Amino acid sequence: MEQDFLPINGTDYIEFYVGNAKQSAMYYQTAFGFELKAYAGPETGIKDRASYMLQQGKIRLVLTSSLAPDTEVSKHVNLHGDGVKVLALWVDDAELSYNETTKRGAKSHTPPKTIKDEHGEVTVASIHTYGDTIHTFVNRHDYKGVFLPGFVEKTSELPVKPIGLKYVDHCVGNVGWGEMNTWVDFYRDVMGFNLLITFDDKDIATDYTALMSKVVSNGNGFIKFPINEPAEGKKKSQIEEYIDFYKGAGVQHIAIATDDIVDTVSEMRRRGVEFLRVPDTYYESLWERVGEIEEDIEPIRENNILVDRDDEGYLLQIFTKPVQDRPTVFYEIIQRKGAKSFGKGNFKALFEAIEREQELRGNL
Ligand code: TYF
Ligand code: FE
Repeated sequence: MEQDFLPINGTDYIEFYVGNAKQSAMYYQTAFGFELKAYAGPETGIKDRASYMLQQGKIRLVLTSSLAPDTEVSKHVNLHGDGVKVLALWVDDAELSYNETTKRGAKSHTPPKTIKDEHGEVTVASIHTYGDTIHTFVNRHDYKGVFLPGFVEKTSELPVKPIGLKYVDHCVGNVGWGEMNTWVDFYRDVMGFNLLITFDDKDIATDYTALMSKVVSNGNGFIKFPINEPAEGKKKSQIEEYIDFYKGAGVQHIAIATDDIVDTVSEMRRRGVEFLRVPDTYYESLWERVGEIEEDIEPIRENNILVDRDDEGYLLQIFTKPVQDRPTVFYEIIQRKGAKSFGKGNFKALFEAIEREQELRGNL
């Protein structure tokens, strides 16, 4: 096999541009159990924005809001609402990553720069992907500080109890009509990713939701990016609803892995996080479809967790409702028991649950 020209160690961080980072940071601490670790803003010499970095397991979330109108951040929030701006990738050589990808056609966002403080140095460089989303390559090999130069250590004021969120399993992008293959080609040709799975509109058979999806992943498989596009159906595709409200392509969902989904989800429920519900009839045929699993089935049913099986094992998954007022970004919580797939056996029940929400919003 050809040498991987873009070795990636994992997800470095995910940055949201939001209307009120201070309050979003509280939500992710109280409801999702992330711990506040670092801060950048006026007190640290950054005048036009405030950023909070929160962490749980290997996951770093950055929440940024603008302190002025007409900034890059406020324009992004005005257009898209709260949403993901940066999917940052942890690499050993950010400059090489930038050079190799721009050479293959990536559009530059920010050329490589090395930033320093008393804890060492970090090199970052960014390229554009779908919509207004960017990938930032981060080399933090020579850095001992809490996050990035410019950030100071800041800890949670409130007692935070983590809920077992471990790492980012995959991040899904929604793109416009007919654009899926363009972005799959981008990840293959420009980023050196491989096509892992294809779902066509026949795999995704509800009365209404029509979408197509292809999953690309990097050489070591640590990064998985499914790309969805709307397809023609009886009524408005859930992907089209997203695009209408996000005003373009963007990150649809972030799937986070846990080792104990019942514990993680019941804790999130206690803290007020809302999940999509499948009807109780889902569980009537479930055990026949997936066979024996190690977990007690009663708490799975009580928490409305979905189960699917493939050749290699099974997986447990559940989806939150959108986490902002626009029907855009949501989360998936996933526990893998050998399965490397994406829960195709759940698509029908899941998409019907999404359609019920779409209908309540008047967008079906
Ligand atoms: O990431 C996936 O492919 C699964 C299934 O709108 C999925 O989580 C696909 C599309 C969608 C919601 C979930
Ligand atoms: Fe997913």
